[in-house]
Amino acid sequence: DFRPIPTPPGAPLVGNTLQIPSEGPAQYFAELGRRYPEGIYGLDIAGVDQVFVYDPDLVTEVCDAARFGKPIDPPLSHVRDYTGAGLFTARDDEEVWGEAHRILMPAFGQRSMKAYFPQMLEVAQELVGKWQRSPGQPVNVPDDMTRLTLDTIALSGFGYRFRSFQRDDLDPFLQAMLHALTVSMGRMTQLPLVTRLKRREDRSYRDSIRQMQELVDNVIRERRQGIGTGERDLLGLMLDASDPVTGKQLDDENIRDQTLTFLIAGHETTSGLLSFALYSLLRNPHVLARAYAEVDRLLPGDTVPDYETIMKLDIIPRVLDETLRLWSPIPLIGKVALQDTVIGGRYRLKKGQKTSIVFPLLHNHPKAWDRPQDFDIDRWLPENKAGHHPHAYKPFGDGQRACIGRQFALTEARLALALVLQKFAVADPADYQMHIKEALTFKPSDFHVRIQPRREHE
Ligand code: MNH
Repeated sequence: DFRPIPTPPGAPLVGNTLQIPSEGPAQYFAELGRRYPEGIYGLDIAGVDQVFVYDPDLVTEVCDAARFGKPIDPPLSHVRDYTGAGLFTARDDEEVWGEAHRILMPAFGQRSMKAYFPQMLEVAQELVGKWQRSPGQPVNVPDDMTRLTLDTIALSGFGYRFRSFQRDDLDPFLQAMLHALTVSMGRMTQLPLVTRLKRREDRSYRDSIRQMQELVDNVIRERRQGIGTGERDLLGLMLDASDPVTGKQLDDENIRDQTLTFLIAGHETTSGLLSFALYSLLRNPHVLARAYAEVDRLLPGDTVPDYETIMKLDIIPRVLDETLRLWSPIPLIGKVALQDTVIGGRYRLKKGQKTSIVFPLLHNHPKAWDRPQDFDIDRWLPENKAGHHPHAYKPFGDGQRACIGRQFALTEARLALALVLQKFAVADPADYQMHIKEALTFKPSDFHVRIQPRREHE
């Protein structure tokens, strides 16, 4: 017997649109879950009926690739204004998605991580250098993690140096990106008529996009002019390699879209992960102590980490796994029903139904997780992992459209965290209260820590 999908009452014409706070839509979606223990609810947003799921068994069905694909709806259809048919915003049926995916896959294997390691280390050491120059001072964690991750993807993927640690403000690229992302998000809950009326907002939106594209054109031009040609990094592959299946190469416009995609997708989430990880360690001193002990054992004194040692870490990667469960930087992903279907044996979904998976709810669901609120890194011991619900943890998305940069992010984050703990005693005298700032991703807003060198320095 079929049941209606529970839905909070809406207003005439606008449905639930006005109930959704524009500065934190995903946090609102997560809060609503408490009202609907069924693990599913619906909302009418700007005239479109949307479904939100978080019961692990319903999510299992929504992750069935035979029944659901990835939709490019708001906000991603707006992000397409600047990332075009790049991997993240390409439609499932766009041929260029498969071509780019096949061309770029080799750049994300374990062997490539080893090749990027010197660049990752160079940027991580710049972070350390900056923090060593401000002992006892508060440092802005999300801002410095953003410098780290942006510089790392640009240097390892494109041979381009932002030199973010040499400036006090954030790079103008980041300001343009943040503005563009904010507008794209805002348009999700705007009726199209309202969007059309906001002419001035649209003009500054287009300016931000132009600014990002100019930077990307610069990155590509530097390479084409022979600075570092022949590299097997992301840009090198895009310029030289052809798709093994179709034999085609990526065209200039797509290379630009992919480059901008990687500059955005390649840093925004990882900086959130590192910020939330440091927050979680400060909140769980016994785990922090285990992480220090691990670093002191594998990287004693001022040992410079190498790739092999970073791969031997055990506590730090489990800190990252658990951080991604409790503080997933991407709060939800969208799916779309490919045909009329029924989930949970009782909820009818029409072909084309947009269905989002809400990570903060899924990752805390009592059906899948014991003491879901506890930061417990031992959940990620191999023997415990084996018993997890297979679809209750999706920080990197799902299926063929899952994150291509997962190993990159985890390698970079392991290294950065290990180096920070090797060098610094970290404290939070202001007793930071978590406040999430939402763009396309979640980050702790205004999170400062106090750092002291653990040893006297060279
Ligand atoms: Mn990443 C897709 C999470 C780091 C490049 N990424 C996704 C998706 C999630 C995700 C979730 C699926 C989105 C969707 O279904 O709409 N990504 C993360 C997280 C981190 C991360 C939590 C860090 C932590 N991502 C990175 C890094 C890169 C990257 C680093 C690049 C170097 N991600 C991508 C790309 C896609 C993606 C590209 C789109 C893949 C595709 O659809 O083919």
